[in-house]
Amino acid sequence: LVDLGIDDLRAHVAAELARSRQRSAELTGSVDDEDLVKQHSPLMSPLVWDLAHIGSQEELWLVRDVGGAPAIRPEIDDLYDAFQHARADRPQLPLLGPAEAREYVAAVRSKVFDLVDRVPLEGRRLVQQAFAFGMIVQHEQQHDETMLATHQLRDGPPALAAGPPPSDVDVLPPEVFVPGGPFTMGTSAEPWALDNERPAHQVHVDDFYLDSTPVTNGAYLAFIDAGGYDDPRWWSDAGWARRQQAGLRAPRFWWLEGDRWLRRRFGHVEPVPAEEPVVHVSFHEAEAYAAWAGKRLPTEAEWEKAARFDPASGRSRRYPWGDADPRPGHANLGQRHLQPAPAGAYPDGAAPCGARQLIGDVWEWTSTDFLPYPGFSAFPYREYSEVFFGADYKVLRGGSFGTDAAACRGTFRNWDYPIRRQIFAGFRCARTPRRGERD
Ligand code: AVJ
Ligand code: FE
Repeated sequence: LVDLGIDDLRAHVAAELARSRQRSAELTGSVDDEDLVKQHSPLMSPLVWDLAHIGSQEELWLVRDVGGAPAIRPEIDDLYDAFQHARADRPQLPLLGPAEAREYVAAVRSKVFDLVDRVPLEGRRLVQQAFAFGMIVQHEQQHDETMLATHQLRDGPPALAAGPPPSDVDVLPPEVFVPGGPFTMGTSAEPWALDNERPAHQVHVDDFYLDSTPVTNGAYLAFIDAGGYDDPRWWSDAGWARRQQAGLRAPRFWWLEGDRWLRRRFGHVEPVPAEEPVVHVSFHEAEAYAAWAGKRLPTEAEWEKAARFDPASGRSRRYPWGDADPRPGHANLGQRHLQPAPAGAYPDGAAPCGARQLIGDVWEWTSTDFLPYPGFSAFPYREYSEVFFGADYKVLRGGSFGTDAAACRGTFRNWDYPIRRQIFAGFRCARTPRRGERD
C-alpha cells in the first residue's frame, strides 16, 4: 500500500470500499425485513442497526471529517453512537427501517466515492487521509463479522451459502519450539494499522512451545469426556463461577443427542467434526482446557512472536508467511467458507516456527489483558481502543473465517470479555519448557 502511486491508492481504496459493501449487502440482503429489525440475541444489535451504523461512522469520519461537508442526517447521529445505547436496548430505538437504512448508506457512499477521487492525498496528508479510508473499510468489515455472528445466533433455515474450506491436511508435530530472545512487536509502518497496534517496540520472550495448530473439536471432546466441566481444579475462580452460573458443559451451539455431539452452524445441524478447530468457547473454557492438558494459553507477545518473527532475518513479518497480502491459499479469511478448515491445512500459511493457521480459521484467546503498548497514542479517537484498556478484556489474535483480510494482520489486536462465546473464537496452547528438556 505504501508503495502505491496516488492513482493506484485511490483505486485501491475505492475497490476495498466496494468489496466491503458487497459483503454488507449479502449479510443484510439474505434475510427478510422482519429478520433485519429483530433482535436475535441480547448480545447483538438488530442487523439493520449495524447497517446504518456503518453508514453513520462513514459519514462522520469521511464525509464530514475528511470532506468537510455538513451532516446528511444530523438527527440520527445519537441512534448509531455505540456508546449511547447498549446492544440490548437498540431494538427499542426509533431506528431507520430497512429501506431507509439502505438509502442512507448508499447516499453516504456516493459522497465518499466523490471524495476518493478528489481529496488531496499528497505528502503528510496522504498518510492521515488514506488512514481514514482504511479505518472505515476495516470498520465496515468488523461489523460484517459481527453481523455474521448475528447470523449464527439466528434461528431458522440457512440464509448464507459458501463452499467448504480446503480439506487437505498435513500430519504435524503437536508442538513447535520458539527460542527465547527479543523481537519487534507491533508496528509503526503498516499504513492501516489501528492505534492499539502501534508503535513497534522490542519485547523479550523466553523459550516456549506452542501448539502447531488450534485445539480441535476432537481434542476438546476429550476434555469434556474426562469430566473437565465438572472439575474446579482446571478453572480459575472467575471461570468456575461463570461455568456454574451459566451451566456451561460444552461449546456454544453444541448439544448431545444420544451419544453423539451435534452442532448448529448457520442453520445447518451436523455432527461435530473432530478435526476442525473448536470455536465458540470463552476465554475461561480455553484456560480450563489448557490447564487440563498440562499447558497454558500463550501470552499475546508469545503469539505474535510465533506468528511474525523470522529468525533468519531477525525481523518481524507482516504475516506468518511473509510480507505479501493474504491470498486464498494462505489462510481461511473473508467469509469465503463459513467454518474453520481442519487442523493442519494451509501449508502456504505456515510461520517460520512451523505453526499453522495463526491467521484465519478462529480467533485465538491469549492470556493477556488488553493494554496499550509503550508509547501508545489514541488515534483518531479515544473510543476506538483507549476506553477499553484494562483487565476487563482479554486479547484475541489472528482473525477467523469471518474476518476480512483488510481487518487482519500479524499485528492486529481484537479484545472481548472472557465470558463471551458468540464470537468465532478458539485457542491453541503454549507451555514453558520443563527443566532440562532442551539440553
Ligand atoms: C475490535 C471487534 C472489539 O466490534 O466492538 C466496531 C470493533 N469498534 N466499531 C467491536 C469496532 C467500533 C470492535 N472490536
Ligand atoms: Fe462500530
